Amino acid sequence: MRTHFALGVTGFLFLLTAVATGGQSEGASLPSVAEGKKLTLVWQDEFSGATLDETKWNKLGDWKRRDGFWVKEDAYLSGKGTLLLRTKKDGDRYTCGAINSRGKFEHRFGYYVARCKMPSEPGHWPAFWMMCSGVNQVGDDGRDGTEIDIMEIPWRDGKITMNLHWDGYGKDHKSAGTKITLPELKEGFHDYGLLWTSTEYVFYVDGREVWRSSAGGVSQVPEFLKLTEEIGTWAGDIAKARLPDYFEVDYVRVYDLVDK
Ligand SMILES: [Ca+2]
Repeated sequence: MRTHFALGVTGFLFLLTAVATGGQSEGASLPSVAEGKKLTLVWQDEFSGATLDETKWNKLGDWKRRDGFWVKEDAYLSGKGTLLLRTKKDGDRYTCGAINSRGKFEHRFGYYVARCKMPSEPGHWPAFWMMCSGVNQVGDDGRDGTEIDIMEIPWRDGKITMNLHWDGYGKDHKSAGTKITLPELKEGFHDYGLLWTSTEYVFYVDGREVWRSSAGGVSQVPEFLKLTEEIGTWAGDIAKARLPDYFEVDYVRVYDLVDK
């Protein structure tokens, strides 16, 4: 009896330790959904293994992007269950990593969540977002496609921004968005989520609602995922950054909202 009791305590302490250390994959905090509905997992990448699963993702590059370059070598797995998007100086140019799921996973509606750890240096910014070619179609508001920025973080003080863009990027461009500050986001991993239904977008941080909008009439078409780093003055002066710097992603998971 005594032996069994001891094992039980050890197991319990192990569990507590696993929860307390956080950061690695057990942190999923799903939002509460309407009565009679539930979220069911339909797609995920835990970024385990040694190399990025290119049946799910495209590495972007090598080409110019804003004030730097997207290069494939800056998007890779850590070998410890995370994706790293690196920002570095390479000779006289700055480079960073980016991936998308275009042509490999495109989906509409449901709950999309990425668990991410932010970089610390200025001059570049991480983002988790969704896109489709219809974003460029003027007319029909955003119903034929909306750029959905689940999070973008050009600041280093815990401030984040969520945005919607539609009807192209020219004179007909329209957008809606918000900014909030959550100082805890400066440290460790946090969940950035979007619940997208046919009538509304609801944005979450660590399972807690931070913004909702139906601006643009809500996209009704499948979109692909993007995890990116970008270099530009929106995030400050890259020349002042101690590089390399890293945007780290523990997982991306996608759930459908279905009847119980
Ligand atoms: Ca449109």
